[in-house]
Parts: sequence; C-alpha cells; structure tokens
Amino acid sequence: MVFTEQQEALVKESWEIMKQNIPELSLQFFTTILEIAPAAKGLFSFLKDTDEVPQNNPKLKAHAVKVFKMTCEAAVQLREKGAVDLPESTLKYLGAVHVKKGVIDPHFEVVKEALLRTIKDGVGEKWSEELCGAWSEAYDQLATAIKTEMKEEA
Ligand code: HEM
Ligand code: ISQ
Repeated sequence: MVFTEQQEALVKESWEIMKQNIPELSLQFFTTILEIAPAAKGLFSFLKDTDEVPQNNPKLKAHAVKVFKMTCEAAVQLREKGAVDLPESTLKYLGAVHVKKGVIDPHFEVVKEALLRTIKDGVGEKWSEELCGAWSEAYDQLATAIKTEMKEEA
C-alpha cells in the first residue's frame, strides 16, 4: 500500500499538536498501556518499583516521546521511500533492547492501541478515520521492522 503525502501530513500535524503537551501525553500513554496490560509494568525500569505511573519522571517522558517521534519519522520514510528505513545500527540496538527486556510480539499490539488512544485524546476534534489509519500504518511498519530484527537477535 502506498503511503500518501496526505497521510504524512496528518501524522506530522497531529504530532505538532501533541508535542505541546508532553507531560500529559506521556502520562496517558503509560497509563493506557498498563490499563490494557498491567503486567507490562515490570518491563520498564522506571515503573517497576512504583504503584502509580510517576507524574514527572524525565526518563518516562523521554521514552514516551521516542515512540511517537519514531512513528512520525517512519511516516516520513514511508512517503519518501515506500518503506521504513532505519540505520542498521539503530535497528540492531532496538532489536537487542527489546529482546533483553523480554518484549514479545503481542506487546506491540498493546502499545499500538495505547498510542492510538493517546492520539485520539490529544488531538480532540481533529481525530478522524484517516488520521487513525495513517498512524496505524506507520506504527505497524515500524513495529514489523523491530520485530524482524528481534527474531534475528534471538
Ligand atoms: C526501550 C522504541 C515497542 C518496551 C526502547 C527504546 C526505544 C524504543 C527507542 C530505547 C530507549 C533508550 O534506551 O533510550 C520503541 C518503538 C516501539 C517499541 C519505536 C514500537 C514501534 C515496544 C513494546 C514494548 C517496549 C511493544 C513492550 C511493552 C520497551 C522497554 C524498553 C524499551 C521495556 C526499556 C526501557 C527501560 O529503560 O526500562 N523502546 N519501542 N517497546 N522498550 Fe520499546
Ligand atoms: C516502548 N518502548 C519504549 C518506550 C515506550 C514508552 C511508552 C510506551 C511504549 C514504549
């Protein structure tokens, strides 16, 4: 499937909006992940020993932002090149980190669902089927690249 300029624009525009509220965005992202999959808490070093998702943990914020940013970048690559195109070293690192932390394939669906719900709340009335589809496609392709690398790694 071709990733269109319009899809790229939808992803970029919505990320520009969400970027203005990183503290809330990151808190909601993690809270939603734990709502869907409480056991995922044990995977993240900065959540392991706390009862609630910490409100102002810089590490937590940085991590949440990375996932959004990388998905946004994946959208740009999909439109430009028709495929997610990460440097080999980045891909290797991502594969290794996730294998080491015990991440498994079904976790990717959990993170996807949480990502989409967080975007939906973040963009309010700008939410649409097209927006949802564009983020989904970019995330799926990025997730596939990471999952493939994780299998090489294992
Ligand atoms: C670490 C991105 C999916 C769990 C990381 C890091 C990045 C990243 C960039 C390294 C952070 C750093 O060292 O600074 C992504 C992207 C994903 C994805 C782009 C999907 C497209 C997942 C999934 C899970 C997961 C599905 C499982 C719920 C983790 C954990 C770490 C990690 C536990 C280590 C965090 C820690 O320091 O404790 N991820 N990830 N990731 N990721 Fe992911
Ligand atoms: C996956 N990998 C790294 C960081 C993350 C932050 C929030 C949700 C999922 C993540």
